[in-house]
Amino acid sequence: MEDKKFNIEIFDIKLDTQFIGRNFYYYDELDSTNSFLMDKKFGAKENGCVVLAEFQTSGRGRLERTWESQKNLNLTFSILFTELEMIENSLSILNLATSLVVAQSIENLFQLKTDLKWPNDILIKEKKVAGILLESSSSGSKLNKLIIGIGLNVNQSKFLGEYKIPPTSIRIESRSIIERERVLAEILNNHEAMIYKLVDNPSSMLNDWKNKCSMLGEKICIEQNGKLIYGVFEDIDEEGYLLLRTKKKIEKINFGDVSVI
Ligand code: BT5
Repeated sequence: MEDKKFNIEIFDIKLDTQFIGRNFYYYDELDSTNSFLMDKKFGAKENGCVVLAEFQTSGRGRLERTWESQKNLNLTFSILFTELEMIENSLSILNLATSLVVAQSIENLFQLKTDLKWPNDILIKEKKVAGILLESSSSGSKLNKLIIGIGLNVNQSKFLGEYKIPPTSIRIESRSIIERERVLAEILNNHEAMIYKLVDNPSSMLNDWKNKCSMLGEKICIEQNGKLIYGVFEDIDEEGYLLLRTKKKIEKINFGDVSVI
């Protein structure tokens, strides 16, 4: 049965972290796991706590877009960071690091080749299997929490509706029903390891990320709020910006939707 409820005990046995996922909140339904952790009224403040919802009524993407995911089939979850000293030097590349972790976890478990699309989409055969939404809240200039939301299509076998990039799932690509508990544990285990690694060696993560990005070096178009910018995808800098070579100069791009032309 591909739509059976998430089994917390199975997940717990496979979780091998010190802090990420050690406090685990499971809900049948939420508006959005990111909004839930962002909500000031909510008591969960433990660094590394994870909230998973079987269904989101208002799952969100970037720029007010929506994230659609069928109940009990996929993984829609968020990780909260409240002790920010550890990650403060790598905040700008945490979205890239997270997309790399999700991609590597899929490859390790299922031997499926993944491709990364800047800033944080994970693709398999040019179809989107996962997306990431990073959000933070601050008081004054002080950041007090960071939330990493991940939507990963696991066992969904059909996607209705219109999508700019066609969606896919691990199930579609591997032609088998997937144990979600194993996938979540793998992602969280690898995510924690990545956080420790980033402190000492951010450039190794960036190199791994670039090696998985087939758009690098290609002629691309970036859409920013309806404006189109054309150029060559030259590089990713150490802060995670996309460096675009246009006719006049190298532009640093901090957001937008990239497509190959
Ligand atoms: C993202 O935004 O890809 C970030 C998605 C993050 C979702 C997670 S789920 C847990 C947490 N709680 C939340 O409320 N959100 C996070 P973006 O790059 O803006 O892409 C959004 C676009 O992806 C939409 O406009 C659709 O075209 C497409 N899309 C929506 N659902 C999809 C799905 N299940 N699979 C593939 N594409 C999808």
